[in-house]
Amino acid sequence: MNRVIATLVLAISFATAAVAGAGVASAHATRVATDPVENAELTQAPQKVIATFNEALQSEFAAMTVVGPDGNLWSTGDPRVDGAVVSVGVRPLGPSGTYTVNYRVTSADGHVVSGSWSFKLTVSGTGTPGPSASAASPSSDGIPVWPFFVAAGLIVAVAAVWAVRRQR
Ligand SMILES: [Cu+2]
Repeated sequence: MNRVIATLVLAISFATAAVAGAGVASAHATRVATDPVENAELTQAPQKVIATFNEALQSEFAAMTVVGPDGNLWSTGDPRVDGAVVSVGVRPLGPSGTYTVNYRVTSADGHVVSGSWSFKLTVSGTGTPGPSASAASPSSDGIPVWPFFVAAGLIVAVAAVWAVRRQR
């Protein structure tokens, strides 16, 4: 019987954790604008790329890169967060083709939001690329939150089992 109770407690803990996780996740910052706009066709490199969100971001842990058609980094310097806006400097661009902006920022609620958009350079520039992007690009996934909820669920479950055992 205790085993049944323990299993039930475990199941309820996980379900609660899952619901709590989903509820919090819906409050993430959402990207509302970009510069250059998505799929823009440019004849000249922008000086920086900018993403604007619907709420202020935390200034720490922001990552933003621009990866060129050659697989190299064309962004330069550290990303800058100013309220709801994150930006990073861009080198004079090189080969024509698609440049992809990847970003990872932290919402006001502490959760990580990541994404990307692309624009096209239609005329080759004379810029020199940074290092290969494969090592430096931020991951497209945010830091997963679920292990924390699983851990919390496990702690609750273990405590419940222990309490049930003690009552015998
Ligand atoms: Cu959130």
